[in-house]
Amino acid sequence: MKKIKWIAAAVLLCCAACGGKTPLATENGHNLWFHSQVADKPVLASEKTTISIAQNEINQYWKGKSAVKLTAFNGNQVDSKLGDEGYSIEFGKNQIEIKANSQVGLLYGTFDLIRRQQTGNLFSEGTVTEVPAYQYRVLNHWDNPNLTVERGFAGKSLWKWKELPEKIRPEYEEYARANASIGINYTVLNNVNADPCMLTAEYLQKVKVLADIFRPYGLKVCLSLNFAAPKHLSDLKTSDPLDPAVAQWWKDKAAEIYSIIPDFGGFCVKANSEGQSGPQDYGRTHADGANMIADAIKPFGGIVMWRAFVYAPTSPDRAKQAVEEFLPLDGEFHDNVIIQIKNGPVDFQPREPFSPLFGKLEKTQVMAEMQITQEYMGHSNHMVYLHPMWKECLDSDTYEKGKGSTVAAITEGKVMPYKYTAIAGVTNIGDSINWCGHQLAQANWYAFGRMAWNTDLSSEQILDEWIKQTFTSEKGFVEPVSKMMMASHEAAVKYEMPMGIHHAFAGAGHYGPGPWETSSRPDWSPMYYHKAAKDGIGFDRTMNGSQAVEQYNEPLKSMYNNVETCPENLILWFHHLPWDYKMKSGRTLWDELCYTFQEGIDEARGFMDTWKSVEKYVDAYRFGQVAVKLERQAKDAIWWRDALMLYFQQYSEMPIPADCTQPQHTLDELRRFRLRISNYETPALDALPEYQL
Ligand code: BDP
Repeated sequence: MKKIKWIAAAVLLCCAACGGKTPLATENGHNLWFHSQVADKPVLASEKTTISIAQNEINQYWKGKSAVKLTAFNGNQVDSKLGDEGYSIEFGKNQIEIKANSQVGLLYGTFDLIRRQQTGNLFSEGTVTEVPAYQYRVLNHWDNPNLTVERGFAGKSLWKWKELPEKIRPEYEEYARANASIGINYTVLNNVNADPCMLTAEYLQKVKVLADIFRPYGLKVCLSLNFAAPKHLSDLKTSDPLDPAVAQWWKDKAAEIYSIIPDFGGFCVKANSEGQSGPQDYGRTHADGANMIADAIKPFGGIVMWRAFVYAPTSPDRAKQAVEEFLPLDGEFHDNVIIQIKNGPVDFQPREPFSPLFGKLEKTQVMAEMQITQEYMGHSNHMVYLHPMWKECLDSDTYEKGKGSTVAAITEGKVMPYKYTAIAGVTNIGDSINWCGHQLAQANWYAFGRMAWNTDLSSEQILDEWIKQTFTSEKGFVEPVSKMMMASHEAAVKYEMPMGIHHAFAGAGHYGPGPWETSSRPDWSPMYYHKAAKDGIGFDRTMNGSQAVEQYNEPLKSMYNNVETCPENLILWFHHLPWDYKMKSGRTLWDELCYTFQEGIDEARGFMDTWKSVEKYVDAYRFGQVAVKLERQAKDAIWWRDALMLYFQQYSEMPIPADCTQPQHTLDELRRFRLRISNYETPALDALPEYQL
C-alpha cells in the first residue's frame, strides 16, 4: 500500500506576538485558559481546514527553539494504536514531530504541545502517545430556542437562533477552538426538554451553520429530540414507535438531517421523564423507542444517547427506578444506542453514591452524564471545582464482573466490549463574557474535557494545568489556589448536604436551603429525601427499608446495608438514624452534623482569605469578581447551615454546640424569606439573606 505522508508544516518559531500579555487591568476572562496567548493577529485561521488551524496555533503560540513538524497519515493508518484521534509527540534535539492518523489528531497534539509549553511540561527527548479514553466526549447544552438555558447560570444561550443562519458571532468559533483544545468532539446543542422546532427545516439550516464552523475543530453537532416530534411536526396523529408511519417519519427526518449536516453526531433523548413524551405513552418500552430512532440514523453512522433519568411521582424510592426500568431491557437495545446515566441514582446532588445501573447492564452500552453547571452547588456564585466528584464516580468499583469493574472501566468498554464509548457533561456555558458566570467555574469545563480524554488524570494535575494557563505559573499563586479549589467540592458537601442528607434545597432554582418546602409531587419535596422526624433523620434504603441497597453488587450491598460499614459521608443516604446515634468520632449524630457544617463554613471563609493572599498575582477585574463571589459563598454556607439545623432542631431538640457559629436568623425568618428566581437565573448577590461573616 502506498503511504500518503503529508507533511503540513515544519516551522521554526520565535513568535513575538505571543510574548505580549494582556494588560492586567483589562482581563475579563473571555480568553479562558488561553490567558497568556494574546496575539496581534486574529487567532482564528482564515483558511478553515483542521491542519491550517493546527499550523496557525503553532505559528502563533509555539515559542520553543525546536522546529515543529506536523505529520498526518491521512487515510492510511500507519500507527494503529493511535486510532482516529490519537497522536504522538516525538521530542528531539532540533525538532518536535507530532504524528497522527488524522488531521484532528494533529490538532489535538498541537494543543497538547502548547499546553506543555504553558505549564512547564515539555520534554527534551522521548515520545508522548495519547489516545482518548472515550470515542465521544460530549457536551450537553440545556439551551432553549428562546435563548434561556435550563439550569444555566452564565447568561443566555450562546446560540443566537434568531440571528442564525445569517449572522455569525465570533464566539461560535472561539467555543469550537476551546473545545478542541481539551478534546471535546461532540456537542448536543439544545435542551433535553426539547422543543420540537429544533428538527424543522428552518432550524436545521441554523444548526448547519454551527456544524460548518465547528467541523474543522473536530467538533460534531448532535440534537436533543422531542419524542412526540412526528405528532407536532406532521399530520401524524401518533408518535408510537411501533407505528410504521412514525418510524418512516424518523427515517425521512434522518435523511433530511444528514443531507444538510453529513457528519451529524446523533440524538440525545429524554423520554418519559418529568413530563416528556416517550414510548411508554403508547404502551411501548424504552428499547422500542430508542431502537426506532437508532435504526433511522444507523445508515448514516449516528448514535442515540438515551437517558436513564426516569422516575415516577408514585415511586416509594426514586433512587431505584432507573434499574427497575432498564434492567429488564438489557440486551434489547440496538448497537448504536448508548444508555446515558447520571453519575448518581437521584439527581446531581453534591454527593451521591454512583448509580447502581452502571453495574447492572451487561448487554447494553452505558455512558456517564456529569453535570458541569452547578444546579445544586451554588450556581455560578459558588466556587466548586467538580473534578474530584466526577472522579469519585468514575473510580467507584461496581463489582459487575468482579473487582476492578469501575464505572470508568465499564463505560470505556474495558469490562464488556463496546462498539461505542462516550461520556457527557451538562455544560455551564452561556453568553456571559467569561463564558461560565464565575471566573473559576471555567475550570469545570476544562476539567470535563481533560477527564473525557483521560480518566486517569488526577484532579490536581488538571487543576494545575488550568490555573497556569488561565492565570499564572507563579508558585505563590498556583499552590494556594490549587489547594483552595481542591478543597472546594468537599466544603460544598459539608455546608449543603453533610453525611448524605440530600435534596434539602429550595425549589426556586435549587439555590439555598428549603428543607421545609412541600410540593404537589411528594418526590419533589425535600421531606421525601431527608425524612427528619422525632425519631431521627435519613432515608432508610437498607433491606429493612426501601431495599435500594440490593441494586448494588456485593460486597457493596452488604457494606451499604450495614450501618457499621456504610461510609459516614453517605450514612444518611442509606440509613435513618436517631439523633443521638454514636458516630465513629464518639459524637452524637446531631453534634457531628453541627461540626461538619461548621467545617464547611470555616472552609468557605478560608477561601476568602486565600484569595486575598494572592491578590498581587491577579488582574484587578478578575480578582474583584472572584472576591465578591467568595464572600457570598461564605455567607451562603452559614445560611444553609442555619436553615437546615434550625429546621432539624425542631425534631432533635438538641442544642447547637457552643463552639459552633450560632445562628444569625430564626427559623421563622428564614422560612419567610422567598427567593424570587426562576430555573434560568442565578440569584443576585445582594438579594440573599443578610449575613455577617
Ligand atoms: C434535573 C433538573 C431539570 C432537568 C432534569 C434532567 O432540575 O431541570 O430537566 O434534571 O436531567 O436535575 O432531565
